[in-house]
Amino acid sequence: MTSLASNVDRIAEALIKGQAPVVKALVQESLNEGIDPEIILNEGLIAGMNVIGKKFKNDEIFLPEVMISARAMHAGLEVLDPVLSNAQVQPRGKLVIGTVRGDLHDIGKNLVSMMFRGAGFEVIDLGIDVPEEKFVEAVRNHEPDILALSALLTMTLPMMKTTIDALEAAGVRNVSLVMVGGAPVTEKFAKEIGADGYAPDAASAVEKALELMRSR
Ligand code: B1M
Repeated sequence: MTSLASNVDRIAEALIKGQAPVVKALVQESLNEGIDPEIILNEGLIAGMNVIGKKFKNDEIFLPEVMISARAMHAGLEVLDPVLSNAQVQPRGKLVIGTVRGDLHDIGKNLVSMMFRGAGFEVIDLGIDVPEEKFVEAVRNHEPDILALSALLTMTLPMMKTTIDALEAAGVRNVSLVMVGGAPVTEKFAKEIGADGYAPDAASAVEKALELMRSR
């Protein structure tokens, strides 16, 4: 039990220090030791990134440090990806996902993608800084069950509404269920902009998507 806690703590510490190769090695080591991938993710990688977020907010660290820690997070997630997205079930839906225009944050979006792949969804990831026209085109071409929009900045939240309006204007609003998420997004905001669903994290995004698809 002590070794489990210390291994996961070491992942968080290495992420905070921005040591990508160390994070990568520790995540692999932890998996080899049989530590639950969700514990590695939540108590190691995400816990470390939360510390970075707080330090950044308090001006204790600056953008370059955040970028270096984000790189370490990506290195850890790369190792976790095949485990988290190892689908145990038959394909049960299609997801198009992207971070909205003006927003470059992709760690949360990537996690949401992994969880959907793990739940047996085909996932089309449009990346970051996705303009509304590109979301419209993807809905037209792929007709996904779910269109997921991610935003991490208060400043880019309005792009979610812009995207929903663009879907309306293009006559494809009802092709897919639109879900929104990301740290500044709330259930109330999702309702206000006319989204079909909101989820606070990657795991509940899958649950919410399945619930919405069932009741469609
Ligand atoms: Co940025 N950044 N950042 N940043 N950054 C935040 C978001 C911030 C809260 C930091 C702070 O002040 N404490 C702040 C935003 C404040 C605000 O607007 N409310 C901020 C800022 C200000 C900025 C810049 C403006 C800084 C600057 O330039 N002065 C700049 C903006 C650039 C841009 O986007 N145009 C910027 C840049 C960056 C980096 C590039 C350095 C880097 C991103 C690297 C990358 O993503 N590749 C970065 C990082 C790493 C962060 C923090 C530290 C960590 C974000 C993260 O990855 N969290 C962040 C502080 C924080 O969040 N504590 C911060 C871990 C991730 C697993 O969580 O992304 O929340 P999260 O995803 C969760 C849920 O939100 C949810 O599920 C995920 C998994 O559970 N979810 C969804 C996400 N998308 C979903 C979609 C769904 C459902 C659920 O669809 C259905």
